[in-house]
Amino acid sequence: MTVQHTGLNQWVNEVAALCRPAAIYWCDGSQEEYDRLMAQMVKSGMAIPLAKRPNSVLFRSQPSDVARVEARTYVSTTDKDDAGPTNNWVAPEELKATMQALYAGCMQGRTLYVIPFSMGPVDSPIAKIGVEITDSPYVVCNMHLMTRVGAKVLEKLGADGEFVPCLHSIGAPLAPGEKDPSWPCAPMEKKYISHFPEENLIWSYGSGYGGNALLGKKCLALRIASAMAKREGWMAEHMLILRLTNPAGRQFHIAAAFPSACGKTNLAMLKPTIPGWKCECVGDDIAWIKIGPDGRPYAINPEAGFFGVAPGTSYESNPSAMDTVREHTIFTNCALTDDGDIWWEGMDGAKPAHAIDWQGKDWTPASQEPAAHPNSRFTAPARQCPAICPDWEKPAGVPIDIFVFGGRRAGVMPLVHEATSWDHGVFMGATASSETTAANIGAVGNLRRDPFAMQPFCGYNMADYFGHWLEMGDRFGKQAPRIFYVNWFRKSPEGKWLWPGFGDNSRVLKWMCERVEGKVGAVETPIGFMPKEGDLDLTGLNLSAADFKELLRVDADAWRGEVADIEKHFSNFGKRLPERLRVQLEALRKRLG
Ligand code: SAT
Ligand code: MN
Repeated sequence: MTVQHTGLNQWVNEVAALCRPAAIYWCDGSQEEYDRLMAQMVKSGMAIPLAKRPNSVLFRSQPSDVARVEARTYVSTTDKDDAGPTNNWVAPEELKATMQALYAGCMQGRTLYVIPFSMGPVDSPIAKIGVEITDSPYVVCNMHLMTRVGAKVLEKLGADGEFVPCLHSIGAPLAPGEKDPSWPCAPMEKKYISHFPEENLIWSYGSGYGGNALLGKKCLALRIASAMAKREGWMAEHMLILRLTNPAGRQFHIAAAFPSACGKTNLAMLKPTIPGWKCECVGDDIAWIKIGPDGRPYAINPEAGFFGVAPGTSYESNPSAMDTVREHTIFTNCALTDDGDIWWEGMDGAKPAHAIDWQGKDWTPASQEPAAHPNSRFTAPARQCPAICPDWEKPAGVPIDIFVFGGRRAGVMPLVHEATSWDHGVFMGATASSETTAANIGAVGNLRRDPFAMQPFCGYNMADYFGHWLEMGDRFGKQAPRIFYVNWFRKSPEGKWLWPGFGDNSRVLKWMCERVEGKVGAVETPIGFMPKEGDLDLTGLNLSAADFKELLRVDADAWRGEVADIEKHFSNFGKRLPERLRVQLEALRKRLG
């Protein structure tokens, strides 16, 4: 392949000189290429073909390489304050020197793959181009499914187009004659996921898993893009995008932010349980939003596939996801059944009597450990999703009517409440909280503030990001979307889930849409607007009056505790915290009395 872009050629040559691969290969994004690389990985034993699912394979990673590694993730800016209190920081020269030493010779015995990719439909004015260099064929195949790869991208790049260089190595050079393990990677203390937002540059080393290695996703589309968006006046958000159509045919577009592994994919593909309402998925993880010619926010999904959490996905929780992964899917760290299918905890039907677990060991229902890793994943093209929106690749994007924030909280947070103003909504986003999950390596179940679900993904000072949201609201003016906060995970004092969730979440979304239309009422509480009795459509739902009351209960005492915790959270941002958010906190404190 001849590539016209001098800057790109030069960068590839420089990286090759440093990493010293055995060969260089330019990816064209074709099906033939995907099949060929996959066949090689099957042959080497890295991938296991699945008899029960056409064109699908299973990979098993190393126990040290099963999720994003936030403790090893860096935002490297000249001034430490520009990375802010939510990011790990090392000065650019120091971090680059450390990583250059690791990169030296790190691709020996391996092929260096060059992957030109587009985040967003290639012809969208909102899209951006990246080029990932990697020594992992697993990454190449995943990038094929998660982004748009190949010749069309190079064509758009031309001789001098802009691209985000994304350098990735698994950090496992191969000596001549050495046998390759089935999941080569570097030990934890050598893993680095580094971002240089001042030069739109990504360097990742040592991990082959998910967001650490598929650099278009969290690294480019969130961390680097959020910094670009701040500079350029748009938004890069950790949000699903869905279209809800009411029985009268009116469409509403909702963008919703939840931390990783809080059911975003399930909500994005929701099957409404209320008659006459239709839901279609535009994206399940990331939204890039620009102001359109009419002044409204328009969103695209920069990705082309889903990298979804497998455990808990079933025909009951998410039938569309189950149908999406029937073929042409990459599974990572799921269990393997004796008849050549994958399995995970929470799948429909009985547990298999015997399986091979995610570490390649025998497993039976009597085993102490789960068969599938809690952060095991499926990678599948979005076009395979039966609930995909016909406009999911519309270059101009879809107009957003509603923003939703949420998290996983056993207590305090009611099922739903609505902001009384844009500033109040930004306050809700800035104070969002959740109990941690397996998507990040670390303790599971601890409460953490996860502002806008961007805590691990904001590529600059989070206080400035809050300011950017306030500024965007000023620009949206009257066209600003309404803002809501939801919690599907509230439990009774006895510890049982109070809300059925999944398809029944459509009842809450319906209330939001009817609020936008001015069709349904609400009561103003100290924390915001909430549905009155009869405002939420509960037809056909088996929910006791007591449970419903508990779901929407605002416990002023507990909320006073929240205020104290929010104050602590805000104090991390010092003087950079926008005054308008302090005003919101004081107003909430006053309303609680
Ligand atoms: O591994 S990823 O960062 O891509 C998945 C997630 O955390 O949502
Ligand atoms: Mn995510």
